[in-house]
Amino acid sequence: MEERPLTGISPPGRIAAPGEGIGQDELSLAARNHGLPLEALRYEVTPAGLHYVLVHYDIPDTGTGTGSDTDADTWRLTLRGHVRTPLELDLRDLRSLPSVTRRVTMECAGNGRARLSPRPVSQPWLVEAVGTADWTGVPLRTVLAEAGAAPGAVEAVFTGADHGVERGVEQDYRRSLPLPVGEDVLLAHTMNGGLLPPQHGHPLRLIVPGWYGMAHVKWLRDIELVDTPFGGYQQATAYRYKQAAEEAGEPVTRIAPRALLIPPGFPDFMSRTRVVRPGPVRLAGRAWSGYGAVVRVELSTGGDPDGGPDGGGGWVDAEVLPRGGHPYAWQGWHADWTAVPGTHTLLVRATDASGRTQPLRQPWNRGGFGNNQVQAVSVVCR
Ligand SMILES: Nc1nc2c(c(=O)[nH]1)N[C@H]1C(S)=C(S)[C@@H](COP(=O)(O)O)O[C@H]1N2
Ligand SMILES: [Mo]
Repeated sequence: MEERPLTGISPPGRIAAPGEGIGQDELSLAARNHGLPLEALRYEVTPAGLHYVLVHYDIPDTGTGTGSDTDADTWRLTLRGHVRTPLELDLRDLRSLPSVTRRVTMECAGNGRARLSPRPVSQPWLVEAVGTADWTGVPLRTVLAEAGAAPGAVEAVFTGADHGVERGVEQDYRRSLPLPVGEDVLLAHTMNGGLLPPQHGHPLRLIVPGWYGMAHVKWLRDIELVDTPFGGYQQATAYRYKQAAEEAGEPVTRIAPRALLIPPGFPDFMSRTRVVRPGPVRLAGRAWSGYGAVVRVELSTGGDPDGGPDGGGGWVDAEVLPRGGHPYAWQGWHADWTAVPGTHTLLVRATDASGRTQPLRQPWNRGGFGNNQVQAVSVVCR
């Protein structure tokens, strides 16, 4: 359906007061939408159940993804609008088309939001809204070529089967991409070799390698080619970098670089502070960017993000593993550290081939998007 106003339900967008803790509203989102347990950074490919999850509304009733349900038999993808030949495809049609598999690191644009001060009130991610999966599906271009773009088509609009209200706008989850779409964009029916789990978009989702999560529309049921840029809520109002609510802002697109540590040693239950023994410690992690390969990861073991322009400690280069055959997946990195008794703050910082890097200070914006401020990990050596 078309978007329409539905007032009196959605609380207005809000910035937390200085020092205000996480509220019930944020907790209810955080309890639904889980992050990657950071120790799972050890896996090159994230097991499906450990991949982060973000769902704006409800997981729609499109089947369980276990193979024992018949819902996927009745599911259809429609292609319509400014096309030469409207199409209606079922899963069998899609599975019969040549498929490709791509290893893709996906990250929520809101990752890092809860570390902002003041904090935009929304899903309170710290740094864990990331995961990497092997997505198999049909290149979107294949299906678009079959339908054929009619003259004047400028964008493809993707609609999911989920429905809700957000900031007073009742809507289906819907996003667009400009035409022509990249050759790497996929209609994925398979995750890590199995059916998509319900929470990851069963039976079909869009995969837009290099872009933040909001572009990867789940439970995809319709693609419409349009002759004017899509002005829907998720495109024109949400997912914009802006300082004030009334600004138009800049669209959120590709993933800014980030490096994360596989948490060293063992954790304290509540504080998550890490404990390591004195002596050599291998520090390792993953780093990624939607703007090209990560060419450098630096580590500071005497770090203090507020300790001065260089983070208060010296930076040393970690060894960054090459991308191998997976241009859209995170890269491993490691460095050796000799831990001495005391309390340490470890900082890691990635730089990509485009020269983009991670700031020590927060890149604040009203939606809390793209906050790739360096990660700081507290470690006690005893
Ligand atoms: N249909 C639909 N697609 C969606 C969303 C949604 O709420 N509905 N959330 C988006 C957002 S904001 C993110 S970060 C990713 C999360 O994908 P994942 O849950 O598979 O990790 O899905 C995107 N696709
Ligand atoms: Mo997201």
